[in-house]
Amino acid sequence: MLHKTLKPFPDDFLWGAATSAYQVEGAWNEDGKGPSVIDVRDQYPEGTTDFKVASDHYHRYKEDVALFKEIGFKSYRFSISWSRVMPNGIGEVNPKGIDFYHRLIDELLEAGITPIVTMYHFDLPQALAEMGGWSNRDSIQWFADYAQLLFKEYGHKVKYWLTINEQNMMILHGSAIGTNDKNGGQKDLYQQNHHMLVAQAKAMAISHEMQPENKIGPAPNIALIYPASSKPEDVMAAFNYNAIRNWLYLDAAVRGRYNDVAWSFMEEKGWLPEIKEGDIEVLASAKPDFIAFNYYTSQTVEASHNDASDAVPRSGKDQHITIGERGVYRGYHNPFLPTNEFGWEIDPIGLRSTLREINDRYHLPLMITENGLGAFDEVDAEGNVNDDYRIEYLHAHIEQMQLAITDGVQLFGYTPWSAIDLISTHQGCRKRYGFIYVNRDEFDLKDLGRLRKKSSFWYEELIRNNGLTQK
Ligand code: BGP
Repeated sequence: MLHKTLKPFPDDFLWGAATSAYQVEGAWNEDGKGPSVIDVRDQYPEGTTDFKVASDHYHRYKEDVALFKEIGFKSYRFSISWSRVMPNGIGEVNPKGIDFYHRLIDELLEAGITPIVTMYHFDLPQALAEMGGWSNRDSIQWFADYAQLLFKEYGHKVKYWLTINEQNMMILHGSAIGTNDKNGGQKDLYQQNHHMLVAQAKAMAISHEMQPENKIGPAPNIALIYPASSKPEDVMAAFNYNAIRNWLYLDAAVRGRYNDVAWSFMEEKGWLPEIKEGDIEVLASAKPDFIAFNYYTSQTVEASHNDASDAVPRSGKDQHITIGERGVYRGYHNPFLPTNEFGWEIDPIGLRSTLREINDRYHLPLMITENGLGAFDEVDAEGNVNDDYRIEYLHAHIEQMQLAITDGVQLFGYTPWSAIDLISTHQGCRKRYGFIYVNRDEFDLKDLGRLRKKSSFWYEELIRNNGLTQK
């Protein structure tokens, strides 16, 4: 739909950027922090760093927040490391860990930046993993207790809460992200998923009970699925994957019930989770205040060939590349979309479609909590990082966001990935996303100095204008 006049971004739009604890903080074993599943990983893809120092944000957060302020961020999305505040995930609380996030939040508030906190971003405490992690039904209570601690400590300072980052990617691509190497197969994964859904519902209810003025929502990765063609079988495959990748998670979080097609998929495969008495009521009782979602790319599928080749990824193994399911859908390269250096298709219009679809289904305010371009940025001879490709990527997506707002979508925030360079989930530190460059290499930490990239100056102006200036 073409619009003669575009609606502006709301005055209080939360422009900002995002990070996650284990990818940015470093200080992996300092000040009483317990290990997480990420810290005990003993293998990394060849030539890529571990997460021990990352961007050293734990020690340099003041300098980083000062730069965020300079860019003009209205918000900053970060995650709390569960094992930093509760070294074993349950029981004992680590005062120094608690203190770190108080200091970070205070620094942000003083800088006029609204904190948006993700409660759990891939880094489950290792002590909990040793007790079965999310496969253990007790995980529901572990997360509820952790939620209570976070709200008690920070709930009076933090208004926006995100429960679980990309739960759907942990279930569909956990081994690529490094979160579920020791899982007991697909059935177990859907059991973990069920526990997470119930845990998330409980956390939302606890937040509403403890601090009714605060807002809380889920944070899956949502990407609308296209059919490879108008062939009815391809369209049906797209419905299937939409249900399995997207709506399973949002229907449970928002409508409090399992998506029918996703349920029948799990049933067909023999992967139905065990649901205990009361679980359905807990799911139904949770009412998110908004939906946050991450969007990097759309996905395209064709009809299954109904053989083992359906499950062979078309290019690499990645959380943003579809792995098919025999008899259900098959990944397909969309010939209309360019790809980035890592094989991810770039689809700004797909963001508008995704925003519209989520809005149609759930009628809740929306926030985009990740979106961005990974690239091998370099500092040039003059000492600048001219990441025009990133500006182009972000510009194109923001343009579509404004169109979606004009379509009637209630979008209230945008925190692209990432505020500052950090370690990619599985492709090291040279795959950079930040507005701010961090001077380090995979194995040479250099001085970890900070340098604003060209994109940060562009973003500063955009925030000042509350959107793109019309060409
Ligand atoms: C999302 C994760 C982030 C982030 C991003 C980029 O799936 O929520 O943690 O890392 O993807 O992915 P990558 O680091 O693999 O390039």
